[in-house]
Amino acid sequence: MALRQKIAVLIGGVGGAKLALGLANLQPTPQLTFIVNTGDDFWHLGLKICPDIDTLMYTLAGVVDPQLGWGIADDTTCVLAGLRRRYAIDTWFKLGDQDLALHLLRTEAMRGEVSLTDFTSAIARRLGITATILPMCEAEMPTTIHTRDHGEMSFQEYFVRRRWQPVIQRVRYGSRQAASVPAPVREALAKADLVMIAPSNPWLSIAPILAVPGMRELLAAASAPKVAITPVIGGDAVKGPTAKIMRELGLAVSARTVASYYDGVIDGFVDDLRNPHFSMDGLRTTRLDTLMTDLERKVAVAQDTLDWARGWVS
Ligand code: FO1
Repeated sequence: MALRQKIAVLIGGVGGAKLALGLANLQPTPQLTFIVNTGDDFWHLGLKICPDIDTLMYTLAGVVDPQLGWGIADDTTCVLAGLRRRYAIDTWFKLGDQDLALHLLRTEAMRGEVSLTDFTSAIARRLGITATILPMCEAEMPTTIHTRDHGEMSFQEYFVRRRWQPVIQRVRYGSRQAASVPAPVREALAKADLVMIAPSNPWLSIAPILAVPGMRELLAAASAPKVAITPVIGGDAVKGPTAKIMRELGLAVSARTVASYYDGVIDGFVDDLRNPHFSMDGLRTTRLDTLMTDLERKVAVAQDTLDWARGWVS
């Protein structure tokens, strides 16, 4: 493997950002490229919001709200208060004032026809982030949730407004415009020494990335090993709706289900020590402690995964 390892990571959500922080704190630090889910993106109050990109940027910049895992620590909410009190607007999506600053800039950039890729790179640099952060595609590909009792709804309507309580029947990874894999993402996958799939929600955070036309083919063509880390630990998700969604889709809540879901995409799977052992034809597996409770554990999961992958490549 190259001296300064190039790692491309498919990632989304708060769970994914924990691994990202671990990877970014490795010594020596690998050359990191994060390919981020934008299926959660939406327009709200006239602004373009990219929650997974922002969560990752705020986490790597060390400014994320540690309790929530998204938004900026100690942010104020004066604008939301104004909208609520003076104009009786339902402020169900919590946008802090400093967070709003980023949405204003992004919206202006989008109107000026700056690409999301270029805008994100500029902001990441400004925040002092050395890793490369790339949106999965330029076109809008909003994820839509089909629920049993409330029909179809947008991702944030399901996730935030209704607190992921509606029962899911189907998830649709949509495209309003022709979508394709951006050139920097292609390059990162082609040059990577290792491709990782973060322990993000497979159905809500990773599937939208895999749904970008051409993405699966690029992953198949990449010569690097492709390794996913389980989001299921001890028969449950650490946080968020992963286990609930699996049950609603009629799937067993297990790491094996996740590994099967990534069949044809990955050749290695990092399972957790707490899960029952399983094996699948053609899939290398290892069992590690993957719980990322503090920075030390995040770094350990990143390091252990790399050491394992290095071992079976050399
Ligand atoms: N998540 C919530 O549960 N409630 C919110 O009000 C909320 C606001 C929000 C604002 C900006 C941002 O970047 C993220 C925000 N999130 C919020 C998190 C986010 O919507 C979800 O965690 C992801 O989309 C799922 O990965």
